Amino acid sequence: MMNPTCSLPLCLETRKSHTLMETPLEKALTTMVTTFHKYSGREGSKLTLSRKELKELIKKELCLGEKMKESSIDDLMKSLDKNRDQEIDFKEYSVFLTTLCMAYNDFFLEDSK
Ligand SMILES: [Ca+2]
Repeated sequence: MMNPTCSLPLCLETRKSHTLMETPLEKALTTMVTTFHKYSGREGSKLTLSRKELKELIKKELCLGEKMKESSIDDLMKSLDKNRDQEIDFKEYSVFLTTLCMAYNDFFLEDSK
């Protein structure tokens, strides 16, 4: 099967140079990426989220963050940090987003019953 992402750089370059509107899905993808970098660049490595950066991201960008206790953030950090380097890299972050995405889907399915 052809890798669907191999023509992506060209596609994104074309968008940029023609200032075409992003589709809603593309906007969502851009937001996922830029949100990561908005927080990952604050301290330590620019390419990973520290516990503090992850906490800030969750508190500011997700409604579930408001009610999260310190212990829940620790648990989440532990479950996301697959390689146990105490940092959340982009791959680990994308697993988190996938989990959220599936929860949203369940919510909408439940809603439409
Ligand atoms: Ca990690």
